Amino acid sequence: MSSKGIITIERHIIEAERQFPEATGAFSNILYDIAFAAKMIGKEVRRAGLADVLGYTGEVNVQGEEVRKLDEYAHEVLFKALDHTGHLCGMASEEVEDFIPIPDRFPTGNYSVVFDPLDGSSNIDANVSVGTIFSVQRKVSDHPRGCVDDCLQPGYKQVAAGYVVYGSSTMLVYTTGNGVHGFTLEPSIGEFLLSHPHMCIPEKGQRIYSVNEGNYSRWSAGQRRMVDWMKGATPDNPRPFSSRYIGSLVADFHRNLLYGGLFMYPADVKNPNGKLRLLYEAAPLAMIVEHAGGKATDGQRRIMEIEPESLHQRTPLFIGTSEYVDLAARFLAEETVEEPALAGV
Ligand code: AHM
Ligand code: MG
Repeated sequence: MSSKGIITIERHIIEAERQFPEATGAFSNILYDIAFAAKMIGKEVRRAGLADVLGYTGEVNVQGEEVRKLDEYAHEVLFKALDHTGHLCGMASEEVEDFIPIPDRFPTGNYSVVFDPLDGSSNIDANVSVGTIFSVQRKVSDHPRGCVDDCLQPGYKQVAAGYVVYGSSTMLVYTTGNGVHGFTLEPSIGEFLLSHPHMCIPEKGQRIYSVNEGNYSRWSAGQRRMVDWMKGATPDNPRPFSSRYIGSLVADFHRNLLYGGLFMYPADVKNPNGKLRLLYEAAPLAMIVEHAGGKATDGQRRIMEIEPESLHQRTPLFIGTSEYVDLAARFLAEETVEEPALAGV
């Protein structure tokens, strides 16, 4: 045990709250409730191969994809963990088309939560890591019980963001703007324990690029040039990057946060805005990466500054080590091939 002892997520949140004497505790309670929901979801994810939760429900979600039962379960768990507390004025979920009001029988509060309950769930059958992504915002509308505007806020207005990766262990990583902290679930006692305090993406980390290269023929010339350069297919890069792509955003992002690297889901001719969702995926991870010393853009603009127009809006995403995100922007902007100057090459 370290000299500081074991720090549970509850203790960590309480100690952070003490720095704000005016805090009501509402915000801390929201974070506990999300951590509780994550334990419930993690328990079901671990049983996915055993329980009768696999396969399709036959329904189609708002993205036009078949919904798996575990997605629905994860959504329900988060909703029910948060709906009755009196801390929220509404929610939005990747699994639901519209703003989710708080049921009339419960009081409302001054925050909203946006979440992707089970990202990467198409990987579940193959026992690949999946995740939950969440974002907390302050109520901004005049509507007494909240409205969609309370969820439709740009990333820089988030007051907290985090994700849970259900992998070889279950880990919850979050930031409230004061560092990025990771907690690993100790399953025997059911507690998230601080295992990764003050996470920083390595500035000189591993040279990793993560992208679905099967879309290569649909990419812009700049995007293709960048990946060609990264893999050393052009003579001006003597140190090729490694390619690592799980196809499960939280897992790909988490690896790159620990080791360094660049995750990309670019625009292509089929998906002119990319595939990933601004509110449920890009903005929360952008808040985390920025507080860990990295960057996130859509290739031009900082993700955190994009004003959302609709709940399910998509955005291209370039996220990870600052130097690589800057490199991506240069490749995407250049019409002609310039030798990119990458420090340390
Ligand atoms: P989902 O929200 O429907 O699970 O889709 C998002 C997932 C991400 O986890 C992942 O980065 C991406 O889709 C992979 O897409 P692709 O299969 O096109 O590479
Ligand atoms: Mg998703």
